[in-house]
Amino acid sequence: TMQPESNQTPSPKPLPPCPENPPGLVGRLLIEFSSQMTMERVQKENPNVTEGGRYSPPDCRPRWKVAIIIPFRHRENHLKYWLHYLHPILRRQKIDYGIYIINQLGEDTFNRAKLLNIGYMEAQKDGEYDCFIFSDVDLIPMDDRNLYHCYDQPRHFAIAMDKFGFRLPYAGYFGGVSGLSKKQFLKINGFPNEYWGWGGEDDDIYNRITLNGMKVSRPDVRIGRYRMIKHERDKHNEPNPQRFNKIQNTKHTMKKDGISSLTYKLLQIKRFPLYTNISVEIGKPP
Ligand code: BGN
Repeated sequence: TMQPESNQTPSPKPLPPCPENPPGLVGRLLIEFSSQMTMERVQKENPNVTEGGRYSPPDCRPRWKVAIIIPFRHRENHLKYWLHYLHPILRRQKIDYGIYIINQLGEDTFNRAKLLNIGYMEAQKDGEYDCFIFSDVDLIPMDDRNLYHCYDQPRHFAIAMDKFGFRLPYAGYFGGVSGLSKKQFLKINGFPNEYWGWGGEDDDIYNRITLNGMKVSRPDVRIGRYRMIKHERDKHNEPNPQRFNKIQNTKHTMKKDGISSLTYKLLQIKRFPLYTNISVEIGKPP
């Protein structure tokens, strides 16, 4: 039957849920880092991304709102490639997302997991995110069927990196790119704040997940492939000699060290066309 005409503003047409397998995916991708990349080029390639690096599919309603969090210091060149490759992938995947770069100010020892906790807190203030994907800036997925949303269990995405011969380096590896729903993240009290320098923080997160009765979910090894942008070892991110000891103690430290104990100084939030840059002071190792 015909609906009566109304003079009121029509309410927006309710969108259908996004498909589980988005039809625009292309599968295996060619990823290379030899061409010169500029931010201007990447901006032109991505006119539909809105200020601060936000996007939501125009034609369907996604199940998740995803904050993508990247710990960062002095990797501007990597960021250009990351944005160049990831924005189009995420768009084809029909993800509703925002990109958050968490920039550690100063030259004290780097602390990846603490920056990830800060990303969770700051993204929280910015939108109604219910899914958090934590990605290193130098890791590019080689297959767009590796869907950047959350799952029934904490997700490990970067399972087949080129530098490890496209295999897991060990069964409990949880590094590189991972994703937790808000509920999963809070269940493990977020991530440890006390891993200063390189190594072990991802193993601590893995321990938190299993100690809290969850297990890690992973894509097929043919799909979870990644290229890492080659780089020199960073300054002020030396291997942490305490890491061997610390990962033995997750069971005793996780309840007090985590999102519940996080402190930091927020210095600046800048909205760029393709990402939000959040600069923070996080202190230094005791
Ligand atoms: C592991 C590191 C991880 C790192 C992977 C891959 C440690 C803890 C003591 C064994 N863990 O050995 O943090 O992601 O290698 O490089 O060093």
